[in-house]
Amino acid sequence: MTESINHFMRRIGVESDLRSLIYHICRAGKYINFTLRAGHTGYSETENASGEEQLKLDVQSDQIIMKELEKSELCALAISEEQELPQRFSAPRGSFTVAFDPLDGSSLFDANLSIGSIFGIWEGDELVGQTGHDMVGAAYIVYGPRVLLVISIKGSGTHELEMNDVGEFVLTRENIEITSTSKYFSPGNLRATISDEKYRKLLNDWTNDGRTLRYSGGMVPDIHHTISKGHGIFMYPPDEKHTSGKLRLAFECMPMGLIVGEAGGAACTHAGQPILDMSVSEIHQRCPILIGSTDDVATAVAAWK
Ligand code: P6P
Repeated sequence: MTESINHFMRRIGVESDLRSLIYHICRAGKYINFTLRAGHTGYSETENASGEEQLKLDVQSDQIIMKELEKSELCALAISEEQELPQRFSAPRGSFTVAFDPLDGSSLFDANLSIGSIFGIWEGDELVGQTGHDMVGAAYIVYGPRVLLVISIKGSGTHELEMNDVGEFVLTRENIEITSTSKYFSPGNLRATISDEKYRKLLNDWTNDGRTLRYSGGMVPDIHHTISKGHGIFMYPPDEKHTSGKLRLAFECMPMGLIVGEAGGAACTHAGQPILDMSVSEIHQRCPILIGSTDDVATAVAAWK
């Protein structure tokens, strides 16, 4: 007997407002998945807040999520990687802030590679000043051969659900655990090894130790590899061009930090600062990230000392 997401969230004690908000996030995932399979590729001749060209799919996914968050009447503040400014909604039923990357790695989709949506959820109607520890929940949806939702509720673990053939998510894995070390590594931003000899040495050492490379160029599937296998480390350190790294703190690193942390993993900058200890000072700010098996993250931090 498969268990629906709503039944599962009731069983683990998720309060009704948050359950309802997550239900709307799941509906957005269903509609995004339908849009992806409809084949709307190509560029939209617009740019996002970071000056990156937007695909039609980026704009459509952003619109789908914004619409569901507004319809929930629970989201007071919605902040998208694809929009410069936050959107404020009337939220008579409750008050949450949702920061999201609607379609991370979207440029990989026309190569038929997996991509994903990432969500961080806070209480209240402000994001600036909030820390990663202030999140009440986080989730990602990976659109691949299977469409999977991985969700963490603060203090209640990390769980995986699969979208069935009618677009509903049903539980597949409960209380996922990440072991302390791995035989895999997922090194992003390899261009940094040109000038960063510490990164270069770490990757050489791990390669010489016989580690297996697992890297697709999409943060969501690459971190899902760690979640799926129960061990691994994803890295995106800074370089001379991206001095704060490339990935965004609020939309990508904090939500992934909660998800991996609730599974017993770790997430920090290459300098060793825990991602969840950080607070948001600017909604589009970026940060370097090392995330995954605790001992591997510690080894990577030590390599940069
Ligand atoms: P690079 C995708 O564009 C993304 O935001 C993440 O999903 C991914 O981990 C990273 O950028 C890849 O960056 O510099 O290798 O293209």
